[in-house]
Amino acid sequence: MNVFVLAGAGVSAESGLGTFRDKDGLWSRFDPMKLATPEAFAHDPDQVHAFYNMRRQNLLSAEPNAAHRALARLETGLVERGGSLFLCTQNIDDLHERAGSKQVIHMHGELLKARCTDCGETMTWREDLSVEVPCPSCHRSGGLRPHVVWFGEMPLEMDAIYDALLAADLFVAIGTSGSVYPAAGFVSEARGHGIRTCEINLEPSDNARQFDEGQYGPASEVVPFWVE
Ligand code: BV8
Repeated sequence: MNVFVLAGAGVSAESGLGTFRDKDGLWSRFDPMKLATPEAFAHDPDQVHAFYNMRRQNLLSAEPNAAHRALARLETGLVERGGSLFLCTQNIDDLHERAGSKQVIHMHGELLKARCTDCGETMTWREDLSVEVPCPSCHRSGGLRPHVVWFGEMPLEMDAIYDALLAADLFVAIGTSGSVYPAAGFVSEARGHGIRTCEINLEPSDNARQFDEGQYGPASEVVPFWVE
């Protein structure tokens, strides 16, 4: 059995990393157009760096929760039975890896990586970033930006993602509101190819009717229950 999981902020919510569009989510306090676009970075890089520096510090003190650990067990179990888990996350945290998942696709990038604005090289980065920090290996004096995908930028690994999606027997969206494309379109893509679809979320999302089934409640409870 080949399972495709699309993870969203709800998976990491109980690890203390806020979601985006809930009542007290990040985008209720911060304007995404002023913080998560290439235009915002060009206009006010200090403000964008401060936002991601804050989130990087939060991430460094966060721990994986039972949902991350259950998905790591699911991967091991499927592989042992000759199947696979394609874990595609919109989250930029590293909590799946820390919980033991071996293969994770970060379609919106990774907070603990920086990318050279000139040569494009990516590197592990755990410190604060600022406009004063140069890319250590760039001979053309490039600066550094968070290695995240902002609105208007192309998400990463799209070819591999669509290949895996169409090869799946089951598509499961976990902890995502389904409001950001292209990820929000995966469920209809899967359904169009006759793939069974399931939503796991705190409550039915606006897209709930697109799924064949839904299981609702906190990810730390519902995901382990679904995996076992
Ligand atoms: C692109 C950066 C071209 C990193 C993020 C009009 C119509 C259609 C599309 C567009 C449009 N205008 C613009 C677009 C395109 C745009 C888009 O979709 N905009 C939307 C808002 C309309 N998309 C893009 O620009 C993307 N690029 O399209 O490129 C392209 C692509 C492919 C092919 C051809 C061309 C780039 C999008 C990347 C945006 N980057 N952030 C960062 O700072 O983190 S977006 C942001 O939202 C997050 O990064 C996150 O990854 C993403 C998704 O959010 P969710 O994870 O779903 O979080 P949310 O808060 O919304 O929901 C949480 C859910 O969890 C809720 O349902 C809640 O109930 C649940 N929950 C809460 N607690 C729990 C829980 N569930 C379980 N347990 C709990 N405890």
